[in-house]
Amino acid sequence: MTLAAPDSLREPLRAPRIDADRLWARLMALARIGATDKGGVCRLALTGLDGQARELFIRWARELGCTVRIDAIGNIFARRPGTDESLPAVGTGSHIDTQPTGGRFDGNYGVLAGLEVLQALDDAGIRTRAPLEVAVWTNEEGSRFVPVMMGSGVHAGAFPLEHALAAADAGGVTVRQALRELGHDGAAPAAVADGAPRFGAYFEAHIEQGPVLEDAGVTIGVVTAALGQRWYDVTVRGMEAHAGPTPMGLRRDALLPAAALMQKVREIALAEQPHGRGTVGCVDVFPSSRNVIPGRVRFTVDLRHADEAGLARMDAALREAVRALSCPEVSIEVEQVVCFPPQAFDERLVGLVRQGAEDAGLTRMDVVSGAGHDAVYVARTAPTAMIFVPCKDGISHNELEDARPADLAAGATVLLHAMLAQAGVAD
Ligand code: HGY
Ligand code: MN
Ligand code: MN
Repeated sequence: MTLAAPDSLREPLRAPRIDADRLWARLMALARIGATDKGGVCRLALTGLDGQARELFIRWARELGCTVRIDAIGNIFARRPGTDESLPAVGTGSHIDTQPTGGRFDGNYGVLAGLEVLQALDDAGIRTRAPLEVAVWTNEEGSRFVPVMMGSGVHAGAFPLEHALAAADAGGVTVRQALRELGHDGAAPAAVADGAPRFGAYFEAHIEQGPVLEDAGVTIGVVTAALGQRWYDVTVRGMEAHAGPTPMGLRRDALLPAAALMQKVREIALAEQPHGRGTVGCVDVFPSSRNVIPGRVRFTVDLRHADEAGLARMDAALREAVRALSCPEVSIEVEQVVCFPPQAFDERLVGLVRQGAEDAGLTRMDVVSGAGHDAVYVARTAPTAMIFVPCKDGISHNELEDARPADLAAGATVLLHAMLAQAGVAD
């Protein structure tokens, strides 16, 4: 029979405290992997650089005594045991893959804030009843491989594992091959439906990636929901021809209807304010020679809205515009490649985030996320909430992305409070 140590001998439970410098140091160490000359990060999903970043995370997690699990789509889970291992884990995390001209904080912050919470609990000698897990979700950005939010999407059953593994980049390399190259083609089931453990609750900390918090002078964004998204690949086909001998009236110029459609994307979004968003991010003109009439134009469309009916209206307006611009000389194909509805977060967990900000004496406001996050898919499998902190000038998906150490630590403090409230402190 083991006697409990008398109170005087037991390490007193100190209030856990986020170490802002330690969090910042880890962020800067991670940012060195794929660092760009302009101070950003280019670390595309499942490249060698992403592999190095994954291994660094795994090393840090193991140094904290975590066990590490990698699932079949490469999601990484670092687990800190609870005193009651029968309870579902309280999860946190985000992604460490970046945009080609990405920043040091998008995704990386949520992963390292999670590690910082674990280390703060260690420093304070606190055990939680429920286990805690920090997740690194594969390919959140959707920049190298589509669909976006791939690892969390497979976890939640938004699309099958096979569909994700077969996704190929512009060079024809598949996710399956890239995972194998990194040795991160894990054995653990990836989808909850296939037996992957479901979180008891999930909190994700993230920079806001917009100007609202900074503009309001508020530190904590209590995220109540995220916009729904629809992504399309549009291909307009005409006929390449010589720019000189071909009269204007006898051309099959693919660029003309493409340009009109791109303008229409902006009009469709402006008609759906305040939450409607429409973006053409990639344009590829073929053969892209100054004295050849374009024979083919490919471009992407990203539509977003706060409600499903609004998204449906935007989709219908896009397809109507395609119909109106179609003509015998030029064909227009639209393929929808991503579709997920707006996602409300769990009211009770959102309340824990609010309470965490209050307990920490931090200013807060409710916000809706314009960006998609892994939490959007995880919310389909477990109660989920998000915590936003400001980023400089609201700039993100840009190498200039920046954030203040104090704000990042504040968000991690709220994360700590919310996770502790959910996981329970063991006696
Ligand atoms: O596109 C998004 O909203 C996210 O950054 N992947
Ligand atoms: Mn992100
Ligand atoms: Mn992003």
